[in-house]
Amino acid sequence: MRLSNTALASMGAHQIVIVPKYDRYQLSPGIVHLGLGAFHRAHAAVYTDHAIAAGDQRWGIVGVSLRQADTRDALAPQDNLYTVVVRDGGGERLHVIGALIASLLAPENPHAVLAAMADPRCHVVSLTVTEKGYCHDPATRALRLNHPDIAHDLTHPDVPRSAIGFIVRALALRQKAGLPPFTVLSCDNLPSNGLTTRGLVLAFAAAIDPGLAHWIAEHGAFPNAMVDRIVPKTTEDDRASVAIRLGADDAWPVMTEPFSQWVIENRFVGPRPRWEDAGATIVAEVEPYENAKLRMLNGTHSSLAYLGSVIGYVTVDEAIADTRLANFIAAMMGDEIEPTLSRPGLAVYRAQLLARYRNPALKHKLQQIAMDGSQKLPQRLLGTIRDRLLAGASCDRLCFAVAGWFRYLVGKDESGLAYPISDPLAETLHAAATSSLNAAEQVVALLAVREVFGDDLPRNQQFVFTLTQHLENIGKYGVVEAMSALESK
Ligand code: CS2
Repeated sequence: MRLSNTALASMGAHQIVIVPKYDRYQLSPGIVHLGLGAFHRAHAAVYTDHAIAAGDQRWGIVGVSLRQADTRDALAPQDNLYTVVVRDGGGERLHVIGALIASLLAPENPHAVLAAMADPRCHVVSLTVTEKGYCHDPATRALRLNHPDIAHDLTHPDVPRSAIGFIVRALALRQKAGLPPFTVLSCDNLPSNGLTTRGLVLAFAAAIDPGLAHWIAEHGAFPNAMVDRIVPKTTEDDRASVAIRLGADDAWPVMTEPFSQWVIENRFVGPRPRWEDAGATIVAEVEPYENAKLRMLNGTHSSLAYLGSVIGYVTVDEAIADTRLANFIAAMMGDEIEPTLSRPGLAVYRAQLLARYRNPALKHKLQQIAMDGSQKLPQRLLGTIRDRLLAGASCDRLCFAVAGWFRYLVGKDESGLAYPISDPLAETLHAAATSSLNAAEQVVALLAVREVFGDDLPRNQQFVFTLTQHLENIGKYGVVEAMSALESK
């Protein structure tokens, strides 16, 4: 039996599975979500499901995949129902989510997507399109007008491909119809994600219609938000075990941890679900939370991903079980990252993060985190390094992590096992990482990638020197030895 509205009826009796108790046919399409990946389905959609279950039927989600058909193909035949599986060492909990009322594939029918976004009942357009989905330059956060999707959308604004193109076109339709704009809610791991999205939307709009740009600037809302939940990629084993627990086949369940956090800036143009009743925090200023999360969690996640993969580890819990790596990561947070942050309670946050990494049930692959380093490193590690350099403080471990990325880009771990590098700049980065056997030359070649490092870091002698030394030591002694030498300094 396949998961579906009809199948749900028989599952209600199941004590171990939580199922929607509300009438899904009564939901109206209040949210359009761009980027219908596992993260959204295990994060914001769960908070929204809660708001609906509490009685507010305005918040059905129309999910949109901007590129691939796989999610839509999995979910549409099961009435857009799917299971969230919350796992840790103590067991697992299953929750069938009913908030998703449609799943669309944008390239197949961009007009249907635009119609949903321009619908007067839609008040929020949220996004999880990953860092590269913003089509911007990660170092400067400027819109890349020569990005193929942006270039396409600027010349064909009524059949967009990019998230930014869809948002601008839909806002234009609303302006024309005399409707208020929707709130644009970015849920990606970008610094000041709302403000950044606003800048990109305005830059795009200004290029096609300055009047529209003015209207958006005046009436639109782009709250910043910090999002946090670890969501590893679903595997075939996960599907099989969910089918047994659920008593029905779910083509795309999503796996996650018990922890979940969403801090949202209180800046909306119209109504929004009461996400706070499901545990979200609504605040006047998100930045302190956002910086702490990007630098502490994502910064150490990426560090573990590169250093761990080069050593030969496969998952986060495996890597963090190596006490040398765990001590390194803890010291990096305590000594180098936390002094750059203003949020209180950082020591507790640090301990919480290490405990989350140890979750034995997630099997979160280091290679999943390692992807798209060029889009991630600026906000995860390089901003912290800049702050430390400016303060004249040590950033030895942070630089070691960047050296770990450089070593990772060679494409082979220390036992010689090859892996693919998944990154929009993969070719350039791999070529630079393998351009010479000399660490100093490799560093120069990699720092020449200005979209990642900007103009300042390649000119900073302390940074270049430290990075070169670490890369040389990693090459000579291996990650573990080079790291131990650093700790005993
Ligand atoms: C991870 C994040 O894949 C990655 O790059 O660092 O997806 C991380 O799991 C989430 O941001 C946790 O909230």
